[in-house]
Amino acid sequence: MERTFAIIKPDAVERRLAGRILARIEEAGFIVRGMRLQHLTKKEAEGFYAVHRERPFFGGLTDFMSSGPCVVMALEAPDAIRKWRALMGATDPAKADPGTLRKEFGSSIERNATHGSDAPETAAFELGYFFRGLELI
Ligand code: 3AN
Repeated sequence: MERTFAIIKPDAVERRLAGRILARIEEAGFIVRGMRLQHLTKKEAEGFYAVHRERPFFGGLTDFMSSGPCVVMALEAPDAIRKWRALMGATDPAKADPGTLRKEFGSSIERNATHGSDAPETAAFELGYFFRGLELI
């Protein structure tokens, strides 16, 4: 079993898509080990995306991620990191495969509905950034 960190981003929560996305997560076989609604501050979003701080989109991305509540989750499954990224699809919804969450629910490369860790090291950092051990079931 492996754990990964996932976010239903503010665009999807605002459009009331969180329930449909969560249904897709459960249908795909993930077990939800931690979950809550969280409105990030700008500083918290900057800390989360610190690896991207030199990128031109950093300011816009962290403004967006702190613009409203999101759903943060710890997901468990065999091969969870790769499997969750496959369910999300490509970063840019326009390039994502049919049937993926970003294709179906994303509206731009920034407002792309979901986030997922990209490697075991980032999953460990991101899970630890949002959840204390006690909160993971
Ligand atoms: P992913 O989330 O698919 O791993 P990354 O790590 O390349 O993608 O990018 C992190 C986040 O930054 C993405 N989820 C996306 O919302 C945002 N992002 C990436 N590239 C751009 C861009 N060119 N313009 C605006 N936002 C971007």
